[in-house]
Amino acid sequence: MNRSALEALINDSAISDELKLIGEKVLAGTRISDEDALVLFESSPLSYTGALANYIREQKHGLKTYFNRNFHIEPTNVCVFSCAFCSYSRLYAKREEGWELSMDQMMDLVKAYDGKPITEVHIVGGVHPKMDIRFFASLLQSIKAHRPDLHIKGFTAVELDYMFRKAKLSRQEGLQLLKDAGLDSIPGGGAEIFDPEIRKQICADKVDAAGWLDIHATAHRLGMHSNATLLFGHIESYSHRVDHMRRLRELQDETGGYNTFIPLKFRNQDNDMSDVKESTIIEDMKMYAVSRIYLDNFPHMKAYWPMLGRQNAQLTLSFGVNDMDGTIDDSTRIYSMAGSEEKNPAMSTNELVNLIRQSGKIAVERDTLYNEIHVFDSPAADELWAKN
Ligand code: V47
Ligand code: SF4
Repeated sequence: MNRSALEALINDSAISDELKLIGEKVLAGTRISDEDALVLFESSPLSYTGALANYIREQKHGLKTYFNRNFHIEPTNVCVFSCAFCSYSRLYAKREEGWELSMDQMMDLVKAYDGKPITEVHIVGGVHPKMDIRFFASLLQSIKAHRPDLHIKGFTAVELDYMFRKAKLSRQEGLQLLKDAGLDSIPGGGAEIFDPEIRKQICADKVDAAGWLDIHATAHRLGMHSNATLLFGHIESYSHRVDHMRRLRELQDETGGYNTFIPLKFRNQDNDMSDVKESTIIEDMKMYAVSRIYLDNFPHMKAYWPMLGRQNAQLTLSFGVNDMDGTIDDSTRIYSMAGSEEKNPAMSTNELVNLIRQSGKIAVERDTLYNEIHVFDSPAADELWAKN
């Protein structure tokens, strides 16, 4: 949407004065307040919020929509924690029901991509007391020895917090050790909702908000980038979401270390919160749009398609999102076990590019740090590139 079209929309007589003021802030490139974000959540038509978010998206990235070629390693689903929303973990006490990959099994997964143009491995899993920091440091070293150019994005702040405490290392020491072993950046998981009352009800026993934020701040200070997530659409209120995003926006003002914000839609299958209804698509699009408007200092917004499903992820591209995560393969189970549409999440590069094109955007292959690898703007060259 161009500036004059947005101006016309803001001045439409159907738009309330309160919403007009927010629209004017967006046009002026001024930060919106917490109260503004609440107004958008509570009383803005989705078409208006979507137009504001899309305007910001186009100011930042034009029509470009990024993705990367990645695969996941999930070392274990055995976990000492018991988050009520988690469909994936098996308690340590019942570990025979779960899986635990050996070093060799994980290296076989890496080697299966030899000769393929993958740029990132995402390592994330349960918190297993026997898989300690030395074990993971040696995994990182082996991956780097085998494929030095592969970017390793690994371990949520929840996994890191447990690893460091167990090894009696400070957060800085622990992160430095993993960085030296080959860790390049930190994924956004484990943030859930920062508010302590909600956290007590959905994930009482894992790292709290201050610890999660401190691990990310420490990583940023060591020169590592990270992502941030927010688990939405369960028992939280709009003001809990705004509180969560405020803490992220403040930290980003200080460090500038975040790449991407990823709203994660709560899925309710086979977990202790199955009685909580899932949010509607309208609510999902609202979440993407409001966060794009509020988090003005986050360069990128990602829709994680294995969780949302392909078509809904495609829709988010008109509500502020400019990143579709990766091609991924079917090794990620955290969402398929929670009831997402994607039972075996895998998309070829061609499929992903077509999905992006169908929504009128330009697909761009990126690396983890958003350096552009290929812009898909010429069908003949693109087909060759996608195949290589
Ligand atoms: O922290 C667990 C979420 C997260 C459910 O940084 C659930 O690039 C919905 O953070 N319904 C882990 N969500 C995954 C994650 C992630 C994924 C993709 C990319 C990146 C990145 C990060 O999955 C957990 C939790 O918030 N989760 N169970 C569920 N039932
Ligand atoms: Fe463990 Fe993560 Fe599941 Fe919580 S969400 S139980 S920390 S695997």
